[in-house]
Amino acid sequence: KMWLLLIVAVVAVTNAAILPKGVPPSRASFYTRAKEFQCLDGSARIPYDQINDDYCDCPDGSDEPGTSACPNGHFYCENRLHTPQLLISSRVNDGICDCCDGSDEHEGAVTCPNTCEELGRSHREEKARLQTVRASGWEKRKLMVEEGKKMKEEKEAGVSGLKVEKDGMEGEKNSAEKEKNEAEEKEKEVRKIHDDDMMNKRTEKKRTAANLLFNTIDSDMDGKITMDDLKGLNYVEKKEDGSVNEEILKRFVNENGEADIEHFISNSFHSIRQMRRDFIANEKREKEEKDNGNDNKVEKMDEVEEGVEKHGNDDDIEEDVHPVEEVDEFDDNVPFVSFSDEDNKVFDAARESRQKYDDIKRKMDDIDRQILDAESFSSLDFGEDLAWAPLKGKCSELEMGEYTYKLCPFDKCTQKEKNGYSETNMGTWKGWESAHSQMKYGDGTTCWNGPARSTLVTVQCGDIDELVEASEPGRCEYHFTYRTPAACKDPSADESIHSEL
Ligand code: MAN
Repeated sequence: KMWLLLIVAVVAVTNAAILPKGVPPSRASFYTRAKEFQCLDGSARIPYDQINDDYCDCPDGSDEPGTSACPNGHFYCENRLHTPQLLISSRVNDGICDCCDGSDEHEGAVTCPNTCEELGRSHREEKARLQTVRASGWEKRKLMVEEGKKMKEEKEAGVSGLKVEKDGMEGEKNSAEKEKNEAEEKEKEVRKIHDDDMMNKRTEKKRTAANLLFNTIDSDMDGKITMDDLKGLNYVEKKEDGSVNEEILKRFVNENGEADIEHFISNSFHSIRQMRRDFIANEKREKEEKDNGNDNKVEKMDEVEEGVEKHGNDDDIEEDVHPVEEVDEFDDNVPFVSFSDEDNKVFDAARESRQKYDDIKRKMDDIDRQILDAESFSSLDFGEDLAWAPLKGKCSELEMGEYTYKLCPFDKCTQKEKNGYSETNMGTWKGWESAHSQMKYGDGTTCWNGPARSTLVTVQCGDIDELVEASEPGRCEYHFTYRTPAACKDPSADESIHSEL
């Protein structure tokens, strides 16, 4: 056996020694020493010793793997103890060390130390660390699968239970609604009766006040006010020269120049009453000013104003205008009439039935929300084994620069200024950009003069759920790197890890 191994090793070394510089082992069979070499694209044949003669013969660059003669050639460095590399041939002998084994600078313009062992070691250490993370992530992922399954079962069982519960409430809701409608109907009736009552009282009050004022104007008591009656009033508005303004007075009578009580109520009462009030107020003010002189005028103004309200207390004025208390006290407000105990009982009943109905409605809406939530759960792609399901509602944050970024898988991404309060929506769940390795979030808050914010999330295997990187490669187009056990693969089945190690 030992002999066999030795022979294999010797053959390998001999082969490597005769292989032209820069040829990767995978292409060794095309470069076996012969009379001629055929370009790998089959376009030409050249003598074997023209390989690596620093003159480009093959259009695909395959005759110059070890020089920089062909622009599209490639140089292979073995980098023993580290990872082999394929360089673009312009990097060969350009004075810069590219391969850690220094083989790309073989013309001696620079001397490149071999750093492969050292680099290889840290590379292997990093690989080993990653392998540990992956192994523990994979174990955690198994738990997530279990949890996902449980969540699904619970949601499904929950939905049927919730539907039964909601159906059971339907009848209760209908009767509560009927009760509420009836109680509200009664409430409306009571309010209407009450409002009508108040309006009637007001109309009555107005009629009484109007009648009284009417009688003070209707000098011959024949039930009709004439233009002469109006002209005789000392409080009607006068022109600048002190004469009666007939144009104004004409508005208060009909085309025959008279007004009965109905005409008076509808057309004149308010205006005439106002003229009367203005006149009384004016008289009062003038009298007060005369009595008190000018020095303390301002102070007395308040009392004057108050005095206006206390109608008819002044003898002088009493002589000028007929004091009619009901007229002066009449205002346009609707007098408030308090509700009876019976009325209040109707209102209480309406309030209670409304409350009862609202409570049932709220409960049913809440059930609807839960059903919707459960149904949306089953519509999301959590992977065939549901490993991603436990991540829904589990947000991860990352502080970076002036922002705190947050990812809530299957829901949304947000950004918040460190000292700010409001969150900017960086996109809501749009689905997998690439199944189980890249998530897409979109239709976030619109950027000023730009697109709606969106975020692409690259997921990597990790032994905990964490947001590890956030960037904004385009304005309002973000990128996250997120690690979670859900993204881990079975290490024993992962070929690439094995071959790399
Ligand atoms: C905010 C942030 C940034 C974004 C600008 C665009 O400052 O959302 O990420 O680039 O708005 O105006």
